[in-house]
Amino acid sequence: MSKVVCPGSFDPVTNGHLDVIERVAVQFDEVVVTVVVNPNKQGMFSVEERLDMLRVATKDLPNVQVDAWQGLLVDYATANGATAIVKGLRGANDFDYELQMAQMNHKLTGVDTLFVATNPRYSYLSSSLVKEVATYGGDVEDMLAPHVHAALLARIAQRKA
Ligand code: COD
Repeated sequence: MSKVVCPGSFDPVTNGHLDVIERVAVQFDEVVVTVVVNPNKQGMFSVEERLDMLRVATKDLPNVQVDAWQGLLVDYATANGATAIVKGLRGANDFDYELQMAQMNHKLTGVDTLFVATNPRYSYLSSSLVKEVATYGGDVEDMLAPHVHAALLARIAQRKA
């Protein structure tokens, strides 16, 4: 059984993330989408909210589970029997950052990182840009699953109230 971890902040999950998750789910028996908690970073959504959005977004992918973790990702991968970490790559900036982490993670425990090239339809997409554009009233509807889009607009409205 092949099992991999697909980590991220997912604050919130975008269609770019989902495209990667769907493609990874075709390649491996089990995929754990892991919300990595950064205690120093206040997200727009709580970890539970991110997990709920991911659960709904991946409900039709039977080999995908959703989980959260705080700490070293390699420790999570080892404890859960995952043989690799899978990351999406949008461009050179992602590559520079991810290469260093991949090499560090390999040095720590021998776990490998595999990269999936972004779908060109989503290569410009990031959670932070989507949040920024939506906060200023821009249309991000086709960048998010409908329930994620609704949650984002509701959170922005709540913050403005
Ligand atoms: N198309 C393709 N891939 C995408 C897209 C897109 N449009 N958008 C994002 N991605 C990829 C990102 O490149 C990333 O691989 C993944 O999806 C998640 O993205 P985000 O933005 O939700 O999450 P990040 O980049 O904030 O997450 C960083 C991690 C939490 C994964 C990273 O910091 C980590 O592994 N931390 C664990 C703590 C640890 O072990 N630290 C030591 C590292 S050596």
